[in-house]
Amino acid sequence: PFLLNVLQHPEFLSGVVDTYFIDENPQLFQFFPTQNRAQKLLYYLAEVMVNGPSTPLATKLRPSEIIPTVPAIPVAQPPPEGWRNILNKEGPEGFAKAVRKHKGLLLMDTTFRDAHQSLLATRIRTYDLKRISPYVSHRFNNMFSIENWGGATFDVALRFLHECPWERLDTLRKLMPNIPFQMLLRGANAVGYTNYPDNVVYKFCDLAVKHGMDIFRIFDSLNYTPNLIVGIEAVGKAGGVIEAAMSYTGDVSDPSRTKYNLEYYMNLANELVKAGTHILCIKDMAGLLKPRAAKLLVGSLRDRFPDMPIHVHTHDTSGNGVASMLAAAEAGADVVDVAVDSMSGMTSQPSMGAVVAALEKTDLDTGIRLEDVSAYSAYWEQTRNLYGPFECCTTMKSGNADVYKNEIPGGQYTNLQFQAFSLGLADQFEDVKKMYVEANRLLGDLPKVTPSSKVVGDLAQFMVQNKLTAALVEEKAEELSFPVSVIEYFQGHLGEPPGGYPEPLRSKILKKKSRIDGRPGATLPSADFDKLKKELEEKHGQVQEVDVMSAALYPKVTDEYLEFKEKYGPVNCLDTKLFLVGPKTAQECEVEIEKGKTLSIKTLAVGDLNKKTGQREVFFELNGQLRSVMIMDKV
Ligand code: 3PY
Ligand code: ZN
Repeated sequence: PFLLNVLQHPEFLSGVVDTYFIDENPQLFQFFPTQNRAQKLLYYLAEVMVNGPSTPLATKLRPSEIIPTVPAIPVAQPPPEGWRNILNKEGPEGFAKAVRKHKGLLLMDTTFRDAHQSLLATRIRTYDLKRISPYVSHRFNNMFSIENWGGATFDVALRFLHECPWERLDTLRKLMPNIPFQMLLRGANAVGYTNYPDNVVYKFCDLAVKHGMDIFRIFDSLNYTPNLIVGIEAVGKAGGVIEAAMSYTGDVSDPSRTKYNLEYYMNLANELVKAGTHILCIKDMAGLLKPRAAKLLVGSLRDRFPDMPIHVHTHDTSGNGVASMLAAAEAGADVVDVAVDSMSGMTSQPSMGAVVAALEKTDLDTGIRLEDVSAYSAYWEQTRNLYGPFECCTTMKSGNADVYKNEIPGGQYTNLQFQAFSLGLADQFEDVKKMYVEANRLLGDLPKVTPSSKVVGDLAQFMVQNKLTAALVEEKAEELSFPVSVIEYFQGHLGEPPGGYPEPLRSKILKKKSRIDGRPGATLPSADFDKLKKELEEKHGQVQEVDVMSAALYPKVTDEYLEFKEKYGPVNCLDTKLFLVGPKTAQECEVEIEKGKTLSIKTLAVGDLNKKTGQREVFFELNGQLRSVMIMDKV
């Protein structure tokens, strides 16, 4: 039955009621959303038209006008079987055995995750991933995996794209049932920037597997094995494929670099194998693994662990990426990471087409057809142009082999350059890069990857801004107010760095501040999911289990995401240009809000500013009917 609330009940509105009436009619205070999805979307579009983009745009490049063309696939045919069918049949152990037995080189495609994390500030939306997914499923069925989740995608989806990362996973899973999905898990930091209680990591992995994730690349930013083991056990318990990673830094091919030498990685690999990993990964997040080093490291691991699949990840920052991946493959790697040509190179992964072509008709042939790669690349070339506002190439024109000196990881390299340029301080980037080296040395020479890379980057920027040399930092450490990330690192919030903390710097910075010994998660109180759910429901009405998980990881961001969704509706259904910069006046657009339900929207006009109320009325035609919304002009 339809119950009436205070604004609708005739008796209440007549005013002749006493307080008993309210007690007896609790429905009076239940407000159902009065606006439907279409109206909410009009409100969103009007808001963007009046007040500008809801997601801050980083560059002056506008989204291109061209709607990317999706290459054709055979209609009404299911995609051919792929590695996921083997995984489903054989389980993780059998899958690992089949990978070792496979003759050619296997590829992981990073286009859906790391490539755009490195080149486009992680801004690619599900809308554009979804369109090309059936093609990927049909044409790249022999791909080892598609990396499409984790890393920064979780946070950015909620925070900037106003879409649910779990929905992305569900959507892609339906469209690509045959290829394993792979994600990047930051060990005890899950998909965040800080250590979480163990029960959060366990539940996260469990839900991820339930929503279709297959292979988990697990790393720790300090290669701290107790943290890595939490991830390994959580993924194992959830039934996922465990791919434990060694974050690679230094140069194993340079005998003068003794901290992160071959012995260091062989010992670490041994621990990961002992801990039960199904696959061993070398995670070269900055692109420091030179071809010669790849040959040495992969070759040594191959000899020592003959049954263990080896998967190599790199970034092409120096320009040596393809050469290194070919060297790794020749030395016995089973899988290497590539991004489709138009989303490859520079701080992204090396080019898929280049690796495919280089190995065609050799023993390592990838089995992937170059013409399929080219069609896929054409889609991404056009799609990339929709994301002009986040395009790193506005400042980055080429790779730079100075990465071998500064060791800045791919995503951070783009960010730091961008920050410096947007402040109008192009020269400052050179200073930050130099100071990054000094900061790393001061902190004890760390593997630099999220979140340890942020500690190093924050200290480097702090030193540049305050004109501090390394010697001055050491001398004045007791008086300086260091960035929070630096203090927390020294307190032990990330775990223990290889070789321990540098002294006396740590004691000077911490003074009497508390210290965590050992694994931070071991002393964090467990998250109370029931309580969290209740709190969310009090604010937002009914929520899903995945929303509770998102809130456990990112409380504020999730809260804002849910609020945004209530206010503006399913903005994930808007095409990317509409979503980012809104429509032009007199533009007609079609928005599919669910299968078979399409809205036809025409923008008519933005009204004059009402000086009294500060509002503007924005007029639309929605499915042929006139609609208008009032928007507060904040500009
Ligand atoms: C991430 O943690 O997001 C990374 O890509 C690390 O390389
Ligand atoms: Zn990477």
